[in-house]
Amino acid sequence: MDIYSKLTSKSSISQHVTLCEIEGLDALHVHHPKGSAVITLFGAHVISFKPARRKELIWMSQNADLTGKKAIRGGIPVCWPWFGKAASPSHGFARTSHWELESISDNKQRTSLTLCLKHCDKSLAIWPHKFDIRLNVDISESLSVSLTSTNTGDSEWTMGGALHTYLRTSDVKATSISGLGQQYIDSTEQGVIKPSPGHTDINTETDRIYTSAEKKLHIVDNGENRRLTMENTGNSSAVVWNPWQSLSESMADMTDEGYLQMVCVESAIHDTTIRLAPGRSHNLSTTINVD
Ligand code: TA6
Repeated sequence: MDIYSKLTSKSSISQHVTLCEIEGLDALHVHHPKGSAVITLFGAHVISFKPARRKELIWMSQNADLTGKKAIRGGIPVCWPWFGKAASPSHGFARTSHWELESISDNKQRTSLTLCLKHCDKSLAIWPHKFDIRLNVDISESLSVSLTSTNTGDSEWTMGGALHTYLRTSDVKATSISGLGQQYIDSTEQGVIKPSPGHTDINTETDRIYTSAEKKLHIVDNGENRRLTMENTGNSSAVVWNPWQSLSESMADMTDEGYLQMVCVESAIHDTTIRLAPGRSHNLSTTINVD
């Protein structure tokens, strides 16, 4: 999907940031000399990142729903305050909430944006805790996304989540991922724990939670001769997901062939293990570089 051709400009809000609309959603278009990005306020969702003179790194489904009525398929969904089906809705409510733009800083090296989401009556009805979460997105020749969660209430709570990055690849069958550690939970087989050689190719439905992944992962797209490095912090696992053919065919917001050009590599807290006392914060981040 060429995100940039779908943007309608509304107003310039800083040297390198324009407020735009994409199919009815408000979005921030970052056009820094070192890289471009688009982030929707719905979900604080990065839907594109292109380093200057390089191809798009982020995958978006051709059939993604951009009406703000359901989670966006593709980009970097912010899954919070839990991962997957630990509770309902799946992957939490942050990815389907409206975030506020808090600040922008532009300089020669980068543009940084901070978006913010706080508890409200609607969130308290789903999850009865007071919070403040901030997503900092840094755009230069690399992309850095950092989620800081703060307990603003007066009792401890527990959280999980993920930066559920959909990476674009020229051919998933020619893509391999390394740095994954020695074992994984296989979500396609009722959570059976399996040994891993530390790397994987993707040639079938894949839904794996790697529980001893390294901080740095390498994603090699042999079809395009491109290597990405993803550096994750604050996570308890790295999740690798590709729905493959039959699951894609069953999903309204995927095209039948869409799975061939994507793989999700996620900085995750799959096990809801971060305990935050009042006033305490936790940071979960992902930085992506093209070598
Ligand atoms: O991160 C992997 C996963 O939890 C898979 O199990 C798969 O369901 C995927 O995320 C997408 O979830 P979603 O709720 O966006 O359809």
